[in-house]
Amino acid sequence: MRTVLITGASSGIGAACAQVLAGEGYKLLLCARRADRLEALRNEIRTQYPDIDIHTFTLDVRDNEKVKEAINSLPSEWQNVDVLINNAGLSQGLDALQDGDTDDWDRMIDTNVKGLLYVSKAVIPLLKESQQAHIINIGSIAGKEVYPNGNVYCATKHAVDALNKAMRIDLLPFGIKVTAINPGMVETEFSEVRFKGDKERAKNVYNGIVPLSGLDIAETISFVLSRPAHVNINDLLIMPTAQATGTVVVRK
Ligand code: NDP
Ligand code: 8X3
Repeated sequence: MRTVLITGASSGIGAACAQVLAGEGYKLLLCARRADRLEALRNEIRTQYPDIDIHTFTLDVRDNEKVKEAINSLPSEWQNVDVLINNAGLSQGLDALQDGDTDDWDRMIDTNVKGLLYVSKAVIPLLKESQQAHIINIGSIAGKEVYPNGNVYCATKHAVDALNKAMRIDLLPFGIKVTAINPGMVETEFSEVRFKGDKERAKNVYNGIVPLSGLDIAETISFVLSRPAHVNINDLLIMPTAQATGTVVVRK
């Protein structure tokens, strides 16, 4: 069975991927910054699937030295990585560019772009050894269009879109599949993080619509991963039915 490494597995889409892929028998390598959340997820998955192999480790994807160290020091039985899900990411603030906080910009660029690059660079040598290697990059509708006040977050996800295309080309000789999954609104901790703990404001984002869930994205990724060897899904845009573009939403 394949081994999947999921970044940002402590919450939302990453945690849902861990749960869905556990159900399919994948071996799980799960990382994020919050050890307690990873531990809770591991216990939850183990309760449901007692035989599952899970290895968790804390990692801040922004720290290149720590990323290299974490991947290089994986226990030998965990070094056969087949699938990498580059999911760790965040938005910080929703302000006009001229009013933006440069620390917010740094956090988004360092996590969503540089973090994805650091992890990919460290894991690609392991993927090259796999016969079923696949990288899934979690982009966004924000990587396909720009919406008011989205500026730097949109720029980071446009970068993910470009890097996904670049990986597809550069990793082609190694037979490594590369797929971008670009969701619209998914109800996770994303908006709470964007609005820095303002739960009320975060909840309002999803008022009057049925947003996507982490499970919707995880099941889509499971489908993408289950395609035969000769099929690669390059790029997938997945939206709530009530959301046509980044900003065109019908609320009831
Ligand atoms: P959550 O906030 O629920 O999850 C984000 C995950 O990323 C957490 O597990 C968090 O873990 C991890 N993370 C954040 N920063 C770091 C870091 N520096 N190092 C390691 N892990 C980190 O949000 P989502 O599940 O929604 O977000 C997952 C991905 O999906 C992101 O890339 C996001 O941009 C993208 N996305 C989300 C959409 C949405 O509407 N929710 C839509 C489109 C894309 P921890 O804090 O423990 O480190
Ligand atoms: C997250 C979705 O619409 O807030 O990437 O940009 S959105």
